Amino acid sequence: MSEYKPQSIEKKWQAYWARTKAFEVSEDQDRPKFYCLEMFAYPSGHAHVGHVRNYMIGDAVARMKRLRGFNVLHPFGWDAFGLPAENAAIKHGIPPEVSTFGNIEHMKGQLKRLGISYSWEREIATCRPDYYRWNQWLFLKMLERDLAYRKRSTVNWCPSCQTVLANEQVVDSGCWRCASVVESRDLEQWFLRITNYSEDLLEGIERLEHWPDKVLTMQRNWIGRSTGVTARFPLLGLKGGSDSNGDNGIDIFTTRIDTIYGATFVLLAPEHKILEKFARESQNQESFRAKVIKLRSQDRTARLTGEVEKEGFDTGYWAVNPFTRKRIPIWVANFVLGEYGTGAIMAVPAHDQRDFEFATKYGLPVKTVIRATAMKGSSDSPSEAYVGDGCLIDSGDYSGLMNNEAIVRMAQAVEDQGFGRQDTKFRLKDWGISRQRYWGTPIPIIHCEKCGTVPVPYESLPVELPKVMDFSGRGVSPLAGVEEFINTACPRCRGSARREMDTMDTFVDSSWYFYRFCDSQNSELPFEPSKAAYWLPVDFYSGGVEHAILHLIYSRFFAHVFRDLGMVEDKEPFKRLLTQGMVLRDGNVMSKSKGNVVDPDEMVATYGADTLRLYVLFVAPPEKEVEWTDTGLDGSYRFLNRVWRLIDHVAGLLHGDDLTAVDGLVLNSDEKALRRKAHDTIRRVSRDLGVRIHLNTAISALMELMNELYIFCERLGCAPTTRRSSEATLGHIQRLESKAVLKETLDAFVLMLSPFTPHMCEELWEHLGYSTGLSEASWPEYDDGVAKAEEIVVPVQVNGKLRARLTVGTGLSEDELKGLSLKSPQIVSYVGKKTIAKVVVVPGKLVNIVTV
Ligand code: ANZ
Ligand code: ZN
Repeated sequence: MSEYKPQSIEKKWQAYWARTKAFEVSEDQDRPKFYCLEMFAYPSGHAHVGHVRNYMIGDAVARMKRLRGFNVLHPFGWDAFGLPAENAAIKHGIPPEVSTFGNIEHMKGQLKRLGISYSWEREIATCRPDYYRWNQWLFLKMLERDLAYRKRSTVNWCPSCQTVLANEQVVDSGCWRCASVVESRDLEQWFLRITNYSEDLLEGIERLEHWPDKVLTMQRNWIGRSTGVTARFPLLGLKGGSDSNGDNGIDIFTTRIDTIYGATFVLLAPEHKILEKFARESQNQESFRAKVIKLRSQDRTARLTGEVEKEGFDTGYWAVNPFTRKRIPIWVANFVLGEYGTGAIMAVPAHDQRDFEFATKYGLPVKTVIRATAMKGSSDSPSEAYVGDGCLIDSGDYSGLMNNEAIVRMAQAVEDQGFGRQDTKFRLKDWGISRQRYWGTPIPIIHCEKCGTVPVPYESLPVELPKVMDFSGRGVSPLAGVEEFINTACPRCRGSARREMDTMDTFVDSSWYFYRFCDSQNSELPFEPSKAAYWLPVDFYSGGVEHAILHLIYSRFFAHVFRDLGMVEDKEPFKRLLTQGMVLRDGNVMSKSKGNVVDPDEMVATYGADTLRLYVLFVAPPEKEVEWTDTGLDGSYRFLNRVWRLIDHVAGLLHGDDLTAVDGLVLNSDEKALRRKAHDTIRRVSRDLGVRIHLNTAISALMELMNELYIFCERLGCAPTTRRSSEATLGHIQRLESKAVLKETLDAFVLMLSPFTPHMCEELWEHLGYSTGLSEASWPEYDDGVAKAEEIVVPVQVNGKLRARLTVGTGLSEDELKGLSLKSPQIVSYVGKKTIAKVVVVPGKLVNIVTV
């Protein structure tokens, strides 16, 4: 009998997989394909157990699908651009490419030591020019289609570092490095017109049947479709009268036109364009502008979520409520957002809580126009907004109508009277991709004084990131200081020109990498359409729920663009999505900043990769959190040792006979019971892995089967247990039928366990007499007839100790079970002359005999 030595077994099989290119695939029209993908990794340095859980989940799925005959694409790569590498360069002077490639090497080693079955030939690193040139290519294609454009937009600016800050670099409204209060600056920036697809992206959600509901809801809210009315409130008091550009009124967007009689003031977002005009005309331009800037520079997310204290000021201008014909003041408020709707609202404090708080704070009038049918008495001084349905009051001809009917009629009236229209608005905004950073894809644009904004010609791609850098972290953009990069010739007039110095948001890189994996070496195109057509959609995609919105919306957007370019057929790239749960330790999410990480390499060194994989996949369903316990691995390690001892030993007893024809044999009841258990387990595991991806219940089914195998072998006297069987009785198995059933069961067991613990299973597969490796094997089939439990095994205890196992028909009554137990020879010998106090029977499960 040999000992289980995970370290040497694991090295052996990892080398074998690499040598035989076991996981490299190509398109094969004769086989069903399966594209299994885990979100690629940011090369942060060292992967911890929290990171690698996801790869283990994907690997179990990929390996299972391979056994089931699918042509499985399971690639991996590196989301290698990004801020942390650049911050490290600023802080420690290590160039981003040095730290990034170092991290990639290390993490790749970690994944290989875990035995994740990736097709490494397709590996991608987004920071390589052969990848990011296709970002540039796609950008140019989008530019041609007017899907990319430039406009002025606000960025965070640190006045002391003299640099633009990413949103993640703003901590509590201060700079991450020096804590100076962050200011806003307007810069020309590039945008991708994702809003062209708002409706499509929303509609597509309906077809994503195999995505978690919570993700779909988040996406729906992010796209945020609202139907309402855009109405114009004429402007009073603007000097110079009306001009034809629409400045003679303020457009507001409302979903509650039924409340318009209660609109007692107008609120503008601090970003609203008309404010510049107001400022110019104001007595004190400086102070007017200062007030606007103050509101604008408040923390954007707090403004978005409305968490910030409501604040604003009176512009001194007046508008006319088009329904009441009364003049109402125009104010600016921080909670009105420039980028949503029209950037202006009619405030109805009686029926909108935010407006109510604002009116209360500044003493603006509150006028009730909707009354709940049940509500009685005066509503002159409400203590909060009434936001429910009800009956219109004080609303001219509409008084007395129910508000849901009034909404329809008043929207129509707005259109009929020509001061507005029914309108649909989306929360989704165009995607600003300009980043004033170094470690990203250069935007392929040249600015020429004569020719303006000129795209870099396709044949000049890639625009490579220059190597030499001064990482002082100062300036509008780190590339601005690299003269030999910035200074170039205009592709049109050949005159001297300057390159765009911004780089792309790294979300661009991750929005299409799953296509690149289909054809990652292509130097003519981002990918060959026929290859993407074969592999896409991704059949199983797993990753963190933190990507539920941005990454998954951007990827869906890019899929639409590639479809418009005629390069892909499907608009939806991901068929099934799993958001894996976090790994916790001491109640906290495992993370470097919390200092509670576990390095998988340490676990591999102590227990082996298989034990770690089994533990992580067994303790919880993939989408649930896992609480890491340092002793948790011991249990998995013991189980694998048990598996090893039994199969390693029994396999040796099975050689020499032809054991393939189990079906024709006449089995005794023990053999029948084991075979039934085996087939039932195949049925359960196939279902748990195939349909529901319930990895943990599949593993527990396999653990049960292992118990049955031990019991069976103990009865045959061939179990490798040290206590009860002497070396002599371990020697051989008499009945050919027993051997045949054992062989069938062990084969199935090893195959089914192999997605979880592939190294050990490859080794045991070899012990079972197969020389071709698991990649040549296929998933076991079950026979429904055999799997049906006509008979069950009921344990019988005497005083709580297991003394016998009865194989009985299903559906026996309590009395029948009791009778059979008391008659069974083993039990008779245990009970002997003792008096029986009582017999507890749990039908179908257990009998316990208590003696005095
Ligand atoms: C008047 C009103 C009365 C409103 C009432 C609500 C309740 P959703 O559903 O999210 O689209 N709004 C419009 N544009 C805004 C902006 N740029 N910033 C902040 N708020 C804005 O919400 C639409 C409602 O949000 C609109 O309807 C408007 O307030 C506000 F009893 O108009 B409502
Ligand atoms: Zn030019």
